Amino acid sequence: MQNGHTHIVLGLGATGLSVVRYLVSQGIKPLVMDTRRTPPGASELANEFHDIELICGGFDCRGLVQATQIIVSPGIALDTPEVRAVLDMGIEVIGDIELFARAVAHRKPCVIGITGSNGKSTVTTLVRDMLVHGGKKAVMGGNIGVPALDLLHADVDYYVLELSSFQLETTSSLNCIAATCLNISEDHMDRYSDINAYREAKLRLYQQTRFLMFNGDDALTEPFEPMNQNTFSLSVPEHDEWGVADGKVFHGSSQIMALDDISLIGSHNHANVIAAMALVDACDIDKQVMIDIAKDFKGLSHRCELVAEKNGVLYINDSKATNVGATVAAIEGFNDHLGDIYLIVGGDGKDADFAPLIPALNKVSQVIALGKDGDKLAALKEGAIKVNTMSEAVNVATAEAMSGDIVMLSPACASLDMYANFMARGDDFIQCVEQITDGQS
Ligand code: UMA
Ligand code: ADP
Repeated sequence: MQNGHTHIVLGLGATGLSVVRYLVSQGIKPLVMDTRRTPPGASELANEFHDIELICGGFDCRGLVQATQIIVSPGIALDTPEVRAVLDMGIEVIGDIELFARAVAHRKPCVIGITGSNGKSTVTTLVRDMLVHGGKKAVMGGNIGVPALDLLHADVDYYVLELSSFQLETTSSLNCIAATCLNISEDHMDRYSDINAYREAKLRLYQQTRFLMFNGDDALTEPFEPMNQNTFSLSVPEHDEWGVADGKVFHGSSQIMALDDISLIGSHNHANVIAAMALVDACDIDKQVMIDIAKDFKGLSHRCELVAEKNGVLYINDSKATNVGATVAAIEGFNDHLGDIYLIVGGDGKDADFAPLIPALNKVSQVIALGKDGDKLAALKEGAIKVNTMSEAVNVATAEAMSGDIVMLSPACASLDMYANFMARGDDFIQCVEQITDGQS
């Protein structure tokens, strides 16, 4: 075994590349392995480094057993036989977030950690915006896109990290100043035995923060044992809690703002804004700064985004709804809408139980289903139509919809059976909508 192969990086996507960069900056030359024949980071690795060895098409057990530290990407399950074997041998297996945690361990707590089944990216962005507007140097990353280690070189006061259950499985020493688990509903059931195993992975974050904020309206987000905690919710707040009374946001007894002044639509988004406020409060951000951002923030693309109005029909792109909970929230967000809703669903359901969608589908006039789990979804609603492509889905919906109605893509599934990612799926929807001509029905 060559010098430097004490460290092995498993997976060469965005995370693997960031890990290699970090290790090399520390004078460590790792060996990289990926089960894919052509990992997405292969050409970037070759361009950036001339002497980093890459093994593709599988994990080499002989190399693995000689390592002292293995850094595993979030897309690789710890139950993968080769990973399980090295864990059983007592070899250290960590993720990129744990490396990041160790790199900032000498600093006073400077990380804000955000996990949950839905709303992570929205809250992460709100928190970052509030901190920046409040005069702090804040950057965001993690599951939202830029790997945490790639943020490290920046001169920053706060790192705002979106953390997935996959990332938290391999993280144990993140020293957050504040952290939250926004909500828990079924997701990634192709990787967890049940929702409890998924919840346990998420709530690992609570052991790694000075102050935790859980969702008072979602018992699954409650810590297993009492800690330095508080709650945000859409309920009337007690003591120092963040909540809502008479259509206004309150922190304890102090009134913050009217819910109507929050520009994001839907009660789930109100909860997101309140969670963000509660988190930045731990960083001494002025309340007026929080209010300014809550009034200004229009939302991220591909999340309940109004992309066009054609012939009086509103077209909504909610491609980021990759699980049932997100689609339920999207439909409920239009509770007050008087027209019909045409809902495009389907994709890879990741072994989810779709039954919790059924009550929400009562508010939907027509379900149009596509993708790998399209048949299962079509079975949930009488009269549902199964189609093969996004353009067919948009055309079917457009033919039925009348002025005042909504056509919404909110798939309740991952996109990977048909697209590279949820953005590509949303872009396809937008393109199909753009092709609708005035007067078409
Ligand atoms: N894979 C293999 N063999 C390997 C390594 C990976 O087949 O050897 C597959 C995985 O099963 C997965 C895909 O490759 O399907 C990508 O996995 P990865 O670990 O290489 O992913 P990265 O490119 O490093 O991106 C990861 C996150 N991806 C996952 O957790 C699957 C990105 O979140 C994240 O933005 C990025 O790190 C930076 O932190 C994406 C995601 O889908 C958006 N996350 C899931 C979600 O939000 O539901 C958790
Ligand atoms: P995440 O990063 O957790 O996937 P996003 O903010 O990107 O969260 O939103 C993803 C999807 O979840 C969108 O479809 C959005 O409408 C929905 N969503 C956002 N916030 C919530 C929430 N608090 N509860 C349920 N669904 C939500």
